[in-house]
Amino acid sequence: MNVPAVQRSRRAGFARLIGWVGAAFGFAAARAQPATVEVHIRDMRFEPAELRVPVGTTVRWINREKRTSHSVLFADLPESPRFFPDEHWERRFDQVGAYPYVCGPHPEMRGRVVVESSPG
Ligand SMILES: [Cu+2]
Repeated sequence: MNVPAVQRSRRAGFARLIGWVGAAFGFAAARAQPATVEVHIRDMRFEPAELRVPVGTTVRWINREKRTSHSVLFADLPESPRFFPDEHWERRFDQVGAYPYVCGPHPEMRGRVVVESSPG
């Protein structure tokens, strides 16, 4: 392929520009779409029992039991619905703080979400 040098460098420049735009979009998407973090419920326990997450994170509790249903109960919200094996419930955390919780039907099951200010 005999492509003139000028054309070649233009192509390279365009490719570089696309790369930059893509990176910028990827970065923006990563910033605009905070992570979802999972807590698995099995053997009558929240795993992990304590989570540290940045502001804006959604926590998803997933029931991994064989047959037991659970709920998630925070002091500042009504109790979640009971959810059965392979079902889940989510809460998004928009305020810094410590959020202890229990399972409604099994109050000996305890967990805690610590929400920290996001870096930058
Ligand atoms: Cu439970």
